[in-house]
Amino acid sequence: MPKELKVEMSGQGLRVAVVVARFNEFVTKRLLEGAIETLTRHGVKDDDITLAWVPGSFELPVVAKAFGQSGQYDAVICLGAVIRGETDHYEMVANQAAAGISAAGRETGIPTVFGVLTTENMEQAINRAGGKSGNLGSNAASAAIETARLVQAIKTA
Ligand code: INI
Repeated sequence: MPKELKVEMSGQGLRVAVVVARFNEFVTKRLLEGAIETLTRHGVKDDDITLAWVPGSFELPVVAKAFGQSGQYDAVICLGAVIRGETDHYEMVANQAAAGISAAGRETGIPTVFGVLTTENMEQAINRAGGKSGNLGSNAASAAIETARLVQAIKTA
């Protein structure tokens, strides 16, 4: 039988940084609410959560990397909302945010999760930020807990 790593979805004792973009704040504050609620429900203490706002999703990676490099956190959650609108700015911001957040996680070794909505319009964004299609912030928080526990389990195996 292969040895399978199984982790508990407990956030107890985990230190989590949350980086959230102010651009489209109407949406991102709802992502933040979902993330905090899920972290708390899984046992992450308020004192163990550090929050930082950045201007837009493009700035998420550099701050996520700084948190990861600090050695103070078990996971970093990045939250943003990139809404297509009418310019090609959308593609650049969305692609750079995704690539940068992914690179921050690989470079620091600290789970750095992607809670950035990329939608065609505001209605779709609201639906995925606590509306009828769930809350991506909440999903990101669950992913952060699971991945942090997995990394811990590998290190102590
Ligand atoms: N930032 C977002 O988070 N979402 C967007 O939809 C967006 N659009 O469409 O422009 C956006 N732009 C700002 C960008 O993230 C940077 O803050 C800015 O370019 C300064 O570097």
